[in-house]
Formats: sequence, C-alpha cells, structure tokens
Amino acid sequence: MKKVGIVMGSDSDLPVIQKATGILKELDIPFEVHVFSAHRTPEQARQFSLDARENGFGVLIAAAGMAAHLAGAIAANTTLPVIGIPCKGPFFDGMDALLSTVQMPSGIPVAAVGVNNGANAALLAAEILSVSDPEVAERLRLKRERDTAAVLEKDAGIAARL
Ligand code: RP5
Repeated sequence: MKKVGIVMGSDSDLPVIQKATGILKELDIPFEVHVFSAHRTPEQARQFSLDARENGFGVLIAAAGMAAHLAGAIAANTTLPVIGIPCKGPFFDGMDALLSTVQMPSGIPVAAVGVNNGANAALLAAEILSVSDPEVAERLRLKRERDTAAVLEKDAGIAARL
C-alpha cells in the first residue's frame, strides 16, 4: 500500500497534523511525518519531495502557517498530488496561510483544504489512494457508514437535549 507523506513547517503545527494522523490510523493507511520548513530547512523539504515517489508515497500533505509556502515548495519538486493545510497563526485568523496555500499560480497545483482542517486532508489523501487501491476504497466506504450512523444518532438524541 502507498504511504501518505506528511510534512509540517514547524512542530507548532502538530495539533493540526494529529487530526490527520488519527484518521489515517483509523483507516489503517501507512504514513510518515516530518518537520521540514520551506524557509528554515529548504534543502530537506526539497530532497524529501524529490525522493517521495521512489520512497513509496502516493500522496503528500503539507501543513504550514503564516506565509505558508511549504505546500507549493513541496509540489514544485514532485508530480505526486499535494494537499495543503493552511494553519492558523497569530495574525489574520489564518487568512494569510489560506491564501498562500490556495493561490498557487498555474502549473504547480496544490489541493487546499480549509484552515486547520487536518481531518479533511487525511480523508482526501485516502480518497486519492483509493483510486488505485480497492482496499482503501472499501475502508473509506465503511468509515463513511460509521460517520453517517454517528450523525443519525445525534439526530435521534437531539430532542432530549433541549
Ligand atoms: C510556519 O510558521 C510553520 O508552519 C508555523 O505554522 C509557523 C510558525 O512557526 P513557529 O514559529 O511556531 O516555529 O513556518
């Protein structure tokens, strides 16, 4: 099974990444996590991206805040799909990272999820792997069933909470 590669710009992004790793664990999808920064450790970020396909990754997730160019820098050095997670920093409610991640110029795409949305990044990564992996597709189907059942349970219990 292809691995999901996860890169965060700083260990301060860890709470966002943990939302992603929780879901990947639930789906039993292998992953690897690194702290590589586009500006503090650009060489390591570059090398990781260049080698990613050869090293068994099928999709990459990059989380960064503020002037969040990590996902774009990763995408520049691989043709694997890259999912960017804009992380909320101390200013602008995460709008800085959102625009930096989503507004990639034509030619080098980054699939951006919402601010701090590690969960959706993991689900999208799994969906990308599922295109060529029926086992992942089945695990996703079962998870969707579980998640639907959990919401229906909330529906059934909501009157009692009012
Ligand atoms: C970005 O700058 C990181 O992704 C992080 O979200 C933000 C702040 O980093 P630290 O100063 O907390 O290391 O590169």
